[in-house]
Amino acid sequence: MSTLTEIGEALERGKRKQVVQLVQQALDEGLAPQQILTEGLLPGMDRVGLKFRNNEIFVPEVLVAARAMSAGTEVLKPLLAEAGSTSAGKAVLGTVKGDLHDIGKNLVKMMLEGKGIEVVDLGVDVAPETFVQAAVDNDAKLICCSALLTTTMPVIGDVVKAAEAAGIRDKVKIMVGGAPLTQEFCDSIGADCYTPDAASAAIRAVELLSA
Ligand code: B1M
Repeated sequence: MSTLTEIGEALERGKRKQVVQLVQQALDEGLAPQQILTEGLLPGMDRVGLKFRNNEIFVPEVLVAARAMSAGTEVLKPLLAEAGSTSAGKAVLGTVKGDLHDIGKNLVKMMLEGKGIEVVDLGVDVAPETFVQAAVDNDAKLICCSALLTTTMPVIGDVVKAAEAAGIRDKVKIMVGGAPLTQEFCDSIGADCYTPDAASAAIRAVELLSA
């Protein structure tokens, strides 16, 4: 069995220490950090999601797998995020109100920092007004919202409205992402940019900040 397959299987079983050890082993074997993420950790997490949806496993098992995923990405973090010394601009980032999923958000943070963007991480369960106030306080030109639930994705529309109400809509770009989101949804709420994954989020963030 390849190390990448082993990583996915250990993650599925929630074996945090084993995931960390296997990620390190894969690096020692010369595999690229991005490949370890996309071909080892993420497929494991996808299978966890599938089992969860099929009621084969429940929240506690998903949480344990999520912790193993976070531990694995921590090993990759310094390698994925080799930030430049000059700032490419500032962004505020968070998972929207009512939503506690933060693994994808944390990956987005890592990738943005890897492009030299300063990221103010607001965490999870972030209210629309908090995104806007943080952008004002930090003079950030980019607001990044993550949502993983169909029930919380509409909150991103409230972030757009809150930016309008605060009179800063023409000064900030609003970027959105998360598994249930689509380009159509992004357009429908008047946000500026949707990307399906963290790597393309970082590329578009640089473009938006330099526009
Ligand atoms: Co939750 N959960 N969960 N969960 N969970 C999902 C999302 C779900 C699809 C599972 C399923 O049914 N198959 C389902 C949502 C269904 C729906 O809305 N249609 C679901 C549910 C129902 C729930 C609860 C309601 C369960 C319950 O309590 N009954 C509950 C809600 C809690 C809450 O938030 N209020 C809940 C709880 C949890 C845990 C706490 C147990 C845990 C989260 C732990 C944590 O995040 N610290 C958890 C997990 C782990 C998942 C799954 C299994 C994995 C999510 C994940 O981390 N994926 C998920 C199933 C799945 O997605 N396969 C599921 C890996 C991550 C890297 O991907 O976050 O999509 P993702 O990020 C991607 C892209 O989306 C993108 O980049 C990343 C990769 O490059 N991206 C952006 C993300 N944000 C972006 C922002 C951008 C750009 C790109 O720009 C700003």
